[in-house]
Amino acid sequence: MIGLGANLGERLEQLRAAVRAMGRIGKIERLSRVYATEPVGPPQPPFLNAAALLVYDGTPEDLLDALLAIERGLGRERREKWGPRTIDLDILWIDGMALETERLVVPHPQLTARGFALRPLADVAPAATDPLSGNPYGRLPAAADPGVRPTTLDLSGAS
Ligand code: A4P
Ligand code: MG
Repeated sequence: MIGLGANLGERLEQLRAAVRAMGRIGKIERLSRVYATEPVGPPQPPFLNAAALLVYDGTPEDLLDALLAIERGLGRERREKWGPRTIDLDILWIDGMALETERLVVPHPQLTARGFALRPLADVAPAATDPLSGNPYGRLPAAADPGVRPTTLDLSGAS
């Protein structure tokens, strides 16, 4: 499950471009709604967030590299941690898998605290559970964050 976020420039178009690019590295099985979300972290413009269920035929580290390449291709520049970005692609969750390497932690370490990730994830995989505890993500308090609002925007026109 890939989490998408953008809060600079043409946000919806960037999410759509990322979806198109992910369709070239794997198969996108489902897309969430697009959410308008209040920024978490330093003061910055509001985000659009979404999630995509991607079937990818490779290792998680290969997937991370492919996502970083897509971010670069879409003009992402890394500056401050948690700062504004044209596109952010995070590996939120991989069904049944938990791993921790120097470069990659899955499920995403902040997932359970972040409504802007949990709500889109629940659209795409309502029954998703934490691979270690078995707890369903949809019932976490952060999934009810009032700063995360569904929009009528959609990611299609994407493929
Ligand atoms: N990395 C480790 N685990 C993962 C993973 N599961 N998925 C490493 C992706 N990357 C992972 O990421 C830094 C490094 O994390 C990667 O190179 C990889 O080796 P980054 O995207 O360059 O750093 P960042 O995004 O600036 O920092 P961080 O801590 O990843 O921030 P987040 O978690 O991406 O959060 N508010 C709203 N409303 N919506 C948002 O989308 N996003 C952020 C950024 C802050 N506030 C937000 C939102
Ligand atoms: Mg990131």
